[in-house]
Amino acid sequence: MTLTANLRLDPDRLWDAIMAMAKIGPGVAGGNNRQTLTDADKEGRDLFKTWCEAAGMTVVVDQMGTMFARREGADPSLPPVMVGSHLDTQPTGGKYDGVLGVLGGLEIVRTLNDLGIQTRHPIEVVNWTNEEGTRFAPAMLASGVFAGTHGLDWAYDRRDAADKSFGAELERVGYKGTEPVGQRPMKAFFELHIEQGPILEDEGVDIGVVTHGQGLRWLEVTLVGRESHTGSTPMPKRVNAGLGMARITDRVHDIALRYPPHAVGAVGMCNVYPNSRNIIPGKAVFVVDFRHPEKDVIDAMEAALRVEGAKIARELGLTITVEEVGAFDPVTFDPGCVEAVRGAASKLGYSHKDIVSGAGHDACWISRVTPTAMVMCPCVDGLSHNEAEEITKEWAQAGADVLFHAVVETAGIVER
Ligand code: HGY
Ligand code: MN
Ligand code: MN
Repeated sequence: MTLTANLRLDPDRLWDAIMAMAKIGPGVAGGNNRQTLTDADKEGRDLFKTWCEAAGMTVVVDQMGTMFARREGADPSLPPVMVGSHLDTQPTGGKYDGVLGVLGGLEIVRTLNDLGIQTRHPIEVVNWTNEEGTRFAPAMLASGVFAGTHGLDWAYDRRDAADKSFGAELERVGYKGTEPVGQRPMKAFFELHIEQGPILEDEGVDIGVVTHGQGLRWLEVTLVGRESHTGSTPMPKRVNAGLGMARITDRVHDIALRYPPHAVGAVGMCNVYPNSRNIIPGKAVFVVDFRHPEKDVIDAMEAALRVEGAKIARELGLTITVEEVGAFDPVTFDPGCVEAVRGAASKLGYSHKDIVSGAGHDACWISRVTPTAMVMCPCVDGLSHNEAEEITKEWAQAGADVLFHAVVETAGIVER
């Protein structure tokens, strides 16, 4: 038995849930600042847990704080089909990045309850901890531990700008679960996410069938020079770490432009010390973000940064260190799960196209341990990681409907 095309989610209930979540950890310009393991994140987690329990699900939390809300299937011995994303946001994040995927999963369960449909495999809705990696690097931290990429103790020891540890903050907000990470069986994982880029909207396409995800490399550069007076130090005598950061930041842009059309590169996080108006910075610490669908291009960009950054440092009398603080290789999603997404979009009559994800997602790590695919919907002007991030209710509905059919087809339906 399969879901007939007329069976759709309730778009208003989904939208209302997204707007209710958006009220938690509001930003200053209409978006959200619900960074991982803050009080606002805890509040959002508590609300999600309340909703899941009201929908008859049981919620388990693992040692990384990831939440698994389970709806039983006809055969509890079968591995669950998991569906989800993340509820944490950037400091100036939008209302939909991550949230659409978690609450889209909840809406699937609410709809199955309304329709009285029982699936063969259980379904679990997942909220992965610290997808954004903005407070604690790297990004996709909990899904990375789940996939066996990072150790638990290493993850617990990640520090934020106030030198608070991930482990201590997880304990403080009451979400340090007891379930070992990564041992939970899975049949498949699906993630619905806004595109965070302009392709779908520009081409007037409702659904992105995500076949691949590009790789990412975060390189933390530390330059050390000499603090001195900005007024009385002659120009030839300056050892200016801030100048080195500016020149290398410009070079990062140039390096990415050497590999068109897909390569991207930027510096998003940068700090100079002591950051005083009238002291030449003696130290600069900044993070380079390189991305590309092919690993060898990412390797080439990193190599160019190391060589050209060392040359700039030498010219300015600075010392330089470059440390990898985040990375994952390009991902090919499971063809069977990708076809479940493509087939659902066709069945439901939504326009769709294959797409490579420009952003990183928990699905990128989870694809290492179970068959995985993603569904994308457009976002206005392709804008994300910006409080002005916006989608239409119709786009949310299209994405969630496709997710619904892909997940339920994979979980199987029990004849009544
Ligand atoms: O960085 C990323 O691509 C994701 O938004 N964390
Ligand atoms: Mn996201
Ligand atoms: Mn994000």
